[in-house]
Amino acid sequence: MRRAVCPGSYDPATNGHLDIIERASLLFDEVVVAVGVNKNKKGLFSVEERMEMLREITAKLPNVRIDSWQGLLVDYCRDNDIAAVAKGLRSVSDFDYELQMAQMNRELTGLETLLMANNPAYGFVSSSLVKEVAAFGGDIEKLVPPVVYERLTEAFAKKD
Ligand code: COD
Repeated sequence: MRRAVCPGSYDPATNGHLDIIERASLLFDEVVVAVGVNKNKKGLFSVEERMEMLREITAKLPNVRIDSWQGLLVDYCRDNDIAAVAKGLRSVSDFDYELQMAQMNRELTGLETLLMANNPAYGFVSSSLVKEVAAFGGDIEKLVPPVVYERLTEAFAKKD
């Protein structure tokens, strides 16, 4: 089975993430969307909440499943028989960072990385910008899946 991982923080998932997940699901037999657990970085949403939203967003994609991992991505991929990482590229700065990680991962275990040109409609979209705009009451409805929009609206309403 040809299996790939789409790793990320997904705090929260955006339409840019979803575009890459959907496109990867057309190329591989199975795609694992894996939420990285970083104990030193407290997100807006817990890892469980992020996974719950991802499950809902990807429910229509039968060959996509959701998981989380801690530690090196190459170790997770080796333990789960995953041959490739599938990621999106938004900009030259993304490219510099992604290329470095791809080369390091290949050096460590031979893990391959597929970097996909992003959908320009979401080139400016990131989880952190979406949170910042939502926190100040800006309209992000077109940039995130409906469940994320709902959860972001709730999260910032509670903080007011
Ligand atoms: N359009 C297209 N793609 C997008 C968009 C968008 N608008 N937004 C995000 N993406 C894609 C990018 O490919 C991005 O890499 C990925 O989604 C995840 O994005 P985030 O913001 O959710 O996640 P990051 O960048 O915080 O996650 C970084 C990882 C956790 C994947 C990375 O740090 C990692 O692999 N860490 C594990 C530890 C490890 O192995 N370290 C050594 C690395 S060599």
